[in-house]
Amino acid sequence: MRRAVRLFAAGVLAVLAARGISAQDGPPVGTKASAPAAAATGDAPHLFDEVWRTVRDRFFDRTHRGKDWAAIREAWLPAACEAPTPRRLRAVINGMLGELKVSHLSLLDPDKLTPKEAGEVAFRAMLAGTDGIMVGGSTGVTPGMTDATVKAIKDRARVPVILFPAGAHALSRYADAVYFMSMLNSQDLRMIVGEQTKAARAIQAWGLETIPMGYLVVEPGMRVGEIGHAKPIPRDDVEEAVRYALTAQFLGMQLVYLEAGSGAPDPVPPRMVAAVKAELSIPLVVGGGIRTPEAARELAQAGADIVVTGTVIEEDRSRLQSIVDAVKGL
Ligand code: 1GP
Repeated sequence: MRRAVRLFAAGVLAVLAARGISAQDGPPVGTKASAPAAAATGDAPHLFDEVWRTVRDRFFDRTHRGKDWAAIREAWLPAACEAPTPRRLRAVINGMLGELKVSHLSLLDPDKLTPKEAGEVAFRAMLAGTDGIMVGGSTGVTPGMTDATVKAIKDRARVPVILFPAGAHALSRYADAVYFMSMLNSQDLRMIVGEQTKAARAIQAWGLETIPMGYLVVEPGMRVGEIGHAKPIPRDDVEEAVRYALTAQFLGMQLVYLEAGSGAPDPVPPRMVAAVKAELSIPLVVGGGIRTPEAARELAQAGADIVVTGTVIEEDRSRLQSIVDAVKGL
């Protein structure tokens, strides 16, 4: 856990990118199911190149996020050739993909899954290539449930576990990090700074890594908008979203999160994501209502640095692989 925590301190995206290659004590995030077989037969360089070419030819951002994709191949190829195990090869490939800095996180709600189920789902999500698990839910979550869920996830899946708390009651010392989040467009001071103040001493005592985040609820906002007393950003008011996002950045937050609400009929409009991304210099997270690979791809293309899905994992676990692949441009 301490390794993940130290890595988080270097910046969320850097961590997500670097975690695969630095994970020497467990299975890293998978990329393609064929990786183990290929490495086991000495085919590692070919598999590596297949993934590299797929990204070269099909990644939605033709500039490869402004990176020199050929140089990235040169940098990672020796490690792929020397990878002693399939697991290590997957780590190398994942490290290369991480250079593009588009990540997927899975949200698990302790109120909707038993700890055992959460562990299972996290394990499958890890195999599908998710970069981390967020734990949180708008209602019904207690400290005991959060502890049990986090522990079960950490037992099954070696990916960072980040708390996504609805309040000070939804924390666990066993997580790797916590979003120290403020719902900036809430009308309730409790959601802006009150719950945070309640939680500060416990977080300090546990030494939990904090990731300061500006949390912005966009229409329809769903349950989190209601319980957070948000004044949701209208879906067509792109300028309002930009103003809030810049406010988060100027306040020193490390992330901006545009949230349409869990189970929203439609995600945050890609147009809004693109406009916010164009003005922001900190990473942008987008979640709520993302159910299809097409929607996930559109948001990543629009500029989301991290795409979050929750409900779809509970409802249709088989779809996660295609969503993760879409986010990563595969
Ligand atoms: C996290 O609220 C989302 O931001 C999760 O939304 O459950 O609709 O994927 P879904």
